[in-house]
Amino acid sequence: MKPDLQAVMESVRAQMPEKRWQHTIGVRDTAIRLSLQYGADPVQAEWAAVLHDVAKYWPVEKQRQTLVDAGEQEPWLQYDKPLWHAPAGAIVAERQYSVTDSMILDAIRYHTSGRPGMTLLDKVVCLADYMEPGRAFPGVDRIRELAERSLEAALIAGFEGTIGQLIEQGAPIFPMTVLARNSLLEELDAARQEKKEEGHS
Ligand code: DGI
Ligand code: FE
Ligand code: FE
Repeated sequence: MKPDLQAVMESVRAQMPEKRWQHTIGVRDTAIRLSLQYGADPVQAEWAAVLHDVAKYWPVEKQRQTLVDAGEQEPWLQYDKPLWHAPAGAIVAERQYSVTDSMILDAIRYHTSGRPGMTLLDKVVCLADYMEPGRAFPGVDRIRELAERSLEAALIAGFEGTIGQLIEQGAPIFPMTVLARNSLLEELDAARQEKKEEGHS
């Protein structure tokens, strides 16, 4: 049966404090807006946004068990606990909420870490998570400004902020976040190169 968005929203809302639900609504609105701006599918973006933090307030043991039971291949559990809710959310989206679209499931799965070769939908959801209106951290306004011109540049700024914070805390960095940033830098570079060649022809 096709899942019903209204019912899923009620269920997700019941699993988190009101403040986190307001964040989720902010991510949804921002992801829809970015989709219209950059040509992603707003319906996919809405589904991914609504579900992205579904597992955020689960006890960490339940998050861990979800990953273990699903036979997760990626080494999330060897890194910081705040990374776990993202793949756990993708697993529950598929198993409990009957989401079958792998684009949506991947956007949920990689919304925290990013990944190399992020899809347009991955970028929109991850960036919306950084810049939704309720976010207020140093550097968020610059991310919002960059988002008007480039998804990639804005996301790089987001990841650099996160990586910088982790370094300050002396915390390990999930390698996929580093690979995500490298991959976005390459994309920006390729786009610049293309523009330059157009200018010469
Ligand atoms: O769930 P949210 O608070 O809306 O946002 P998120 O899913 O991006 O955040 C999860 C947290 O994970 C964020 O505050 C930083 C932390 N974190 C810990 N290690 C890593 C990491 N984030 C990334 N991208 N990479 C890491 O290695
Ligand atoms: Fe999250
Ligand atoms: Fe979030």
